[in-house]
Amino acid sequence: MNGHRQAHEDDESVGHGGAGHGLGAFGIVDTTLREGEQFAGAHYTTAQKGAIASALDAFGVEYLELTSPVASPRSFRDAQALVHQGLRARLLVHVRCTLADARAAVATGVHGVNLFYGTSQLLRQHSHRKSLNEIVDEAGEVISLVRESGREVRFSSEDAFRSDPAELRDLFLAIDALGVDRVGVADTVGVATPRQVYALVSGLRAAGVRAGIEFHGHDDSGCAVANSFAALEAGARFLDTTVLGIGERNGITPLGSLVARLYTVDPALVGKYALRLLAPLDHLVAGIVGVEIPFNTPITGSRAFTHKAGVHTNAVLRDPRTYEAIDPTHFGVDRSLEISHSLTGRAAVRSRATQLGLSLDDSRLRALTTQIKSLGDTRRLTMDDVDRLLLGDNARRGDGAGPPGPPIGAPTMRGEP
Ligand code: HCA
Ligand code: CU
Repeated sequence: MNGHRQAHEDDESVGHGGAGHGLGAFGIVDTTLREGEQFAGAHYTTAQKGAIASALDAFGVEYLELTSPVASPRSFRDAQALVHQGLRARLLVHVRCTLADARAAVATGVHGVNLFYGTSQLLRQHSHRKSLNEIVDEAGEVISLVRESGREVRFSSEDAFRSDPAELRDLFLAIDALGVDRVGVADTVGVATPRQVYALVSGLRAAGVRAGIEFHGHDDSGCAVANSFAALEAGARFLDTTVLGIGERNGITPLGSLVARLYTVDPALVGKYALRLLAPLDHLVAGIVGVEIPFNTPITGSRAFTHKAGVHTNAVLRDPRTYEAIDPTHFGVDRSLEISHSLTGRAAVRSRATQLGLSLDDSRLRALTTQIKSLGDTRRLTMDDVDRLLLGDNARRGDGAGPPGPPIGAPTMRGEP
């Protein structure tokens, strides 16, 4: 049966993670082109959608989720255009669980259809007023329609963590029996904790759900990455992300942060992705939606590999692994050392002197470091201040400065901004 059970654990499309950490194979469902389009700053043109899709595809995510084709006429045409873009990633459209929406989804030519249904009391009361039995009946027809078209089908419960756990389990078992490829649990308002996610996902597995489990987590309380990871530990096979985490409100699990989370467990877990394309991807989307990449973003934030205190810079100059769990060179980004401040250290000052082509003996270095620290206590210093001190010192001593500029492979040295 075409499309059915694409999500099984032996499926090539989800790749394999390596050994030792107990984590199974997983695939990323990136929804920058759906959840991300619901971000306040996003107004994608057709060309921008194509560019984002290409960049995500080159990075290597397994699935791209697209906005519902019934949302607007262009959403329909853009989904069709993306189908013809010849990407490796499989394309999914996200639609309400109705026959009309499913027909439109199939008509776009995408590989799969992501259905969702509100299952919490609040959504059932204010959104659709259906009982869980009615939901299963309706979903049955829609799922058959999609399966008969040969597409993959996923059914996801919106607001799963404010839904009754026993009801949710019964719902998923009933949906699973209908033969879906994946079932999704969505933490729609970002309230779940990692333990709750672990309990729900492992509970569904223990109850006998056979379809691949997908997790979609919002970041309202800052747990989206931890929750996605907990889902994976519990046996989920698919994790939803967006570039930079963009989405409704403050968004969902950021792709780069999830990659960082997995990499620190075992770099082999993310060996299937083109890691050096992460930074260009983040920059592309940041530009399109008109935001800066936050300074504290894992891997691609401007300070993600900036070391400051003397104890840190000293050790990092000897071996960066002392204060870096992630090797920035794997991601094609630079590390930098801040040396122009009162917390600076002698090793960092020596390293800068070397970059400037100077060779200073230990007592001079000690004296200059003390001088930088005292000056730094009185005002904010710049790299130029430090360079002037170092070069001036050298000029006075008549050693002659070599050509400035860092040798290849040296960390960037920065002053305070
Ligand atoms: C929403 C829907 C959703 C759907 C997630 C899913 C959510 O926009 O509210 O289909 O898995 O967070 O519940 O994004
Ligand atoms: Cu969402």
